[in-house]
Amino acid sequence: MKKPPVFTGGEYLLSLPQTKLNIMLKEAAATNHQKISFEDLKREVLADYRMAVASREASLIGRKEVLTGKAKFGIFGDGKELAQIAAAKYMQPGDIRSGYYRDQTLMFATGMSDIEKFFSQLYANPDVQEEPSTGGRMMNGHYGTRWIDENGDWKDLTKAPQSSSDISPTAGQMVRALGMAYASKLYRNVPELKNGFEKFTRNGDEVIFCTIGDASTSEGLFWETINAAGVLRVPLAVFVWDDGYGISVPRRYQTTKNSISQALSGMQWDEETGGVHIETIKGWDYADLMSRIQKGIARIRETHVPTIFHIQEVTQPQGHSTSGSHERYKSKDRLQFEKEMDCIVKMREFIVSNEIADEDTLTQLEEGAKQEAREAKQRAWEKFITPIRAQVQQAATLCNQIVMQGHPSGQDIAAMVQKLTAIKEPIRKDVMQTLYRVIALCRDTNNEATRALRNFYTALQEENNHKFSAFQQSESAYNALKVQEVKPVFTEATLNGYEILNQYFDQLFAANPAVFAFGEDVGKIGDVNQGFAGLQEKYGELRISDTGIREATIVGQGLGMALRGLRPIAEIQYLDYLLYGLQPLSDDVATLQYRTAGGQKCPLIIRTRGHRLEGIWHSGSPMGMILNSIRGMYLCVPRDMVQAAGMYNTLLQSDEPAIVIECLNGYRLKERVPSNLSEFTVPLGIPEVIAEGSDITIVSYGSTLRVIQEAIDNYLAPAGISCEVVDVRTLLPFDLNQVILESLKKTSRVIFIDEDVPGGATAYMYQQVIEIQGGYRYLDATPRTLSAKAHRPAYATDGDYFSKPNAEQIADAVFEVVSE
Ligand SMILES: Cc1ncc(C[n+]2csc(CCOP(=O)(O)OP(=O)(O)O)c2C)c(N)n1
Repeated sequence: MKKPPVFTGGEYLLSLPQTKLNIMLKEAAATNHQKISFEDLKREVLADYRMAVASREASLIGRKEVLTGKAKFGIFGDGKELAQIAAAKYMQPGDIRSGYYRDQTLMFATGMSDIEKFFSQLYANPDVQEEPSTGGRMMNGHYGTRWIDENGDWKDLTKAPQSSSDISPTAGQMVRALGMAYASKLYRNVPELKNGFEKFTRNGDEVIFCTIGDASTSEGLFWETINAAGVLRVPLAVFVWDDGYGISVPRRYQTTKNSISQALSGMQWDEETGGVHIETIKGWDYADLMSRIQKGIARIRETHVPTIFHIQEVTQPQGHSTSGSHERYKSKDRLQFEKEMDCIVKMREFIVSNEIADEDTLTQLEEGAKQEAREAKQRAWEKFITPIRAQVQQAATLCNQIVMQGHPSGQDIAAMVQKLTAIKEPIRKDVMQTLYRVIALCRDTNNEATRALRNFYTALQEENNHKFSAFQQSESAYNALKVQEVKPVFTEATLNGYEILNQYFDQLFAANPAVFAFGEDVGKIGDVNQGFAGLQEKYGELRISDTGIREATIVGQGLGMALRGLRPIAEIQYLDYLLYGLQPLSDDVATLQYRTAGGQKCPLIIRTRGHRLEGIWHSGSPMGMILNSIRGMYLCVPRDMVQAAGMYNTLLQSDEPAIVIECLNGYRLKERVPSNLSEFTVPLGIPEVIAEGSDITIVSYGSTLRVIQEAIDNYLAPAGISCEVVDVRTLLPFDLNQVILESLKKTSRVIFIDEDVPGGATAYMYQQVIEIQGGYRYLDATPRTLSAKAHRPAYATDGDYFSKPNAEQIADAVFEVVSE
């Protein structure tokens, strides 16, 4: 028998005709530095083809599952298979994906997911064993691997390729990708990180694989990320899957020059000025994809220079999603083009023309791949439906027992049971609604059967509550509320607020190598209020660094670092500018633990400063906006810098994300310095009564507390009104031990004061105390709120005086409540 040829990148290869396959073979042989037989290579090509076909079949079946009602919505990666198989091939253990809903093939080909799990997600299986990406919480196509164990500890992320957790807002994955790539840079270049971070890195070799659709590159986050990646020089590979449309809107309405690579061309790398590499590759060209992506990724790994892979002529055989058909907006020509240039069709032609396999072999292989997809789907369905069927069964049995005991509504109950058991594809809601209806009919019956039914209902409620609502916060020992309180030990010495923070950060950076601070003007001058003054010189440019003016990617930078085991303090220069960074905080950071059902965490600290100073964009206090958009994070509103330091200490001992808003007008106020500055902790969710009194409880936080004190000193105390002042300290969580309620019991009157708009955070505090704590029971007067005006605060001292609650207004409001 003729022996198959063995390649070493040598003579034999050079003698072959220059077909693409041969070029590819040469490259594979040369770069692997090992002998590859032609048979091996054929096997690999065919395995890739099989993977593409199986993944395509999963897309086709997936759409059917939605159209027949077994799943609610479907969005698939058909048309993108080959490019993703190529990308997957060069993704190494420790590399991380930050992508979007088209990436199923990348997930399958890297082993980060499989077709069965894909269908489990399509059915919304809430069991994380079956649907590890999100535990049924996100719609299909939203991927992620599990990074922390059941104790909340990091797993070793270097053992396999990883995926960060997807979000639906298009381009949202970009800013996180930047941060994760930046972490590689830090791991490679910061000496303090050389030991102790082995679960996250091998010398910063990890490349971040970021994927995005062509239309989503229109988002500002895309441009901000690419610019920052070029500036920071981080190992980021951005793959643009260019299928020409964003749902129905064609590329010419999306992108200047109708081409993202052309639009980006000014950023093209050169040795002198830097930049990013830009590659254009056709999404159907197997050989080119393999060789160019291989070289590109190797270059990123070595040089840390980012690369944009513009993958062109990609198709979308089934249209955007199950919500519509693409015949509505694609021309006949385009539809024809998509058929002809379908990457699987093209790969098949490639295989046949290069005599890698014949028609029969391919047909057989295709049938096997499709069968595999069908079987995986069936297994996923069984695993999804079996526990629900068991609930239906048990509900029916318990209800029937009530019927058998001769309940007066027996007939109705029997009919309900019949209706439930007749549902072909029941869901948990069907079970719970039926149980509730039967329980309602049995309201006046209390026997063993009705008790059993109620118990079953309660148990299911608990189970469902856990399945659908757990992990809003960390459920591990690292939850910030579990941090032990250590009280500050105050000395007689006083310092300006900013000097206290400066001392604090100095101690922190000396003690904890994982902590990094960065933001606008944070590096060289040590932030606009000198909290980090002199510390860059001491700890180096990477520990404390300046960034461009780019709040969204400052948040993303921190998020990505926190995902990779670091403890970033990302600074937003002024609270008013948090809005630019709020999207990643709200959509990504705040939802991470929840949307991964406890599979990932990002202990990011956002440091910012706000409330009073001067003018519209330097004295905002949009607390209602923030607290309603970041549930899942902590929101700390320290009244002074010692409190702020204690909160940083608490947060750094936990694994949860938070925003800390320092008082902009507090940096030059004198404070007493604690001797245990780097050890004491401020417990989150525990207000502090900062002045005791008996006539009224004044609830507030931050800078407003000083205005309240002014009102007390000048008007209220002289009038004999005894005020109890409560500093809530954190808005999220809010007064966990009901300190405010205890105060109300004493004073029977309450006013909530802050600098937000009317109905903002004061309305939130009001609801917490009056409704949730049941404060209304102890009141002798109408509970009040006092906030700033609805407009943004006007400039200068008069502007401040007439826009925000002032001492006279506060005194007036308190007089009114007290005299009611
Ligand atoms: C911020 C945001 N805006 C709008 C949407 C709705 N939406 C979902 S997908 C999509 C089109 C994305 O097109 P493209 O980036 O080209 O990716 P493709 O789906 O074609 O792969 C839109 C507008 C969204 N998810 N997020």
